[in-house]
Amino acid sequence: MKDEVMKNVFRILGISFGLMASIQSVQAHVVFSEPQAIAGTYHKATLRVGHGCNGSSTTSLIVQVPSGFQGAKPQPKTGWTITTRKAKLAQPYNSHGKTVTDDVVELRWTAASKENALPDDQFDEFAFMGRLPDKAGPLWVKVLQTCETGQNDWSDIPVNGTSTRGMKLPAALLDVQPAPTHEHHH
Ligand SMILES: [Cu+2]
Repeated sequence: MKDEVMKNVFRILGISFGLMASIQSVQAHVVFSEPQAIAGTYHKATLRVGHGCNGSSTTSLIVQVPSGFQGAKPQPKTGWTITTRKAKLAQPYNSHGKTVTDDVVELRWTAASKENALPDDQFDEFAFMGRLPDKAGPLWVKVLQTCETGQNDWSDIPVNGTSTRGMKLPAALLDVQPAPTHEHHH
């Protein structure tokens, strides 16, 4: 009887430690502040940078726009300059009656000066918008964080599923949910 009680106590402790670990991994790193989005919608994706590189201030962020994310547009940010890179698409798409063959594949924010760099003991957000794919599923966004000293290449993607638990440098996950089906009755 006593053994059973102890077993349960250890089980509950194990669960709560596991939960704490997963909450922690959500809070730190470079993650989306709103990790869920709806398929086929125009979405503002906000990357939250929780720390620098081993104590060093963040000076730039390079975001790889995942394929299927259409017409990516970065939000301007005071103290940071923005550059974007376009490339030919493997699969052109239609937008506002036009075929799009080239699209933004990379977004880059660079601190305009040393004073604008993001200190390790502060956090900040970098946002971009665009149209999400019609198909639901995880979108992994690779981010290269460069600091005054060193860099973090947030590009690890789990082989199976979407849990990034225990990964050192996971890519940011945008969980694209199916659009709610609604019927029109006229
Ligand atoms: Cu972290």
